[in-house]
Amino acid sequence: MVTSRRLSFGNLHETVNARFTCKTVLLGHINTRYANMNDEKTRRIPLSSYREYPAEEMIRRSRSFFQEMSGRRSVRSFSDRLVDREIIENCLLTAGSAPSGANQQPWKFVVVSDQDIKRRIRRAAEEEEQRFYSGGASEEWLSALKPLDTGPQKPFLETAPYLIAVFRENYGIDNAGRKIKHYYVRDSVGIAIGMLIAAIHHAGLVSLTHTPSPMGFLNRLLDRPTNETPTMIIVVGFPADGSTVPSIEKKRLEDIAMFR
Ligand code: IYR
Repeated sequence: MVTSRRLSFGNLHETVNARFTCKTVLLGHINTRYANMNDEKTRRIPLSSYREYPAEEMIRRSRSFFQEMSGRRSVRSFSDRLVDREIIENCLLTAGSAPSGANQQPWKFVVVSDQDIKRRIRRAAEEEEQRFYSGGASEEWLSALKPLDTGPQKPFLETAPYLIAVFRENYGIDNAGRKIKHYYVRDSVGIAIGMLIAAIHHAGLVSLTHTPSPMGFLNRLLDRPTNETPTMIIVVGFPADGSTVPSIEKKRLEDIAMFR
């Protein structure tokens, strides 16, 4: 039965059109717009975005997507050439379309193009990296990184037109200031970042997943609250002229997948 009711929780009032069951009434706290959508049974709509292709075309499409994605490389030298902001916005919309635990979408993307903020991020990241490369990291870790030819200098943080700092929301906060539990936060943010990287590549740009550690300085520099933890910086732009990448290989299908 569809009913319209006025619910009142402390100072939060909301008129909802919902299908109430006993269970949802008992559980019926209103958290965020997203949790709210999930508290009551959400309205269902036809899966109109799905399109089935003929079998041969599916094989062609899957092969060609693999070919496109296997051309993606992490790039460490960026051109300062500007990138149209609309491309970044579309890539972020793709990332934001990722599946997430209870549809809580526990991610925040801070897009930095301001030269002064980039400079400050570079300075703070290089301080951490200096510590990492000169004693902070284990010999084992440094030797795993050796083939990638990384080091404490991060000029790309200033050169690239966009830095996207990705934060995970460990918990949400409702209008009354109460904590809302989030589920599968790291997993969800990892999926969104993967989709973001794919979208950037598909658009014709290059990226680098950069992980200064620790990176708490990003909360301070980017003015983010304590329920958000920085996960990664995605550096985005065009490759510098004459860019090179390490000659490394991906594992073979037999080495990464088992069919039973
Ligand atoms: N954060 C350091 C080290 C580093 C770590 C991993 I794991 C990499 O795949 C690459 C680099 C840096 O950015 O140099």
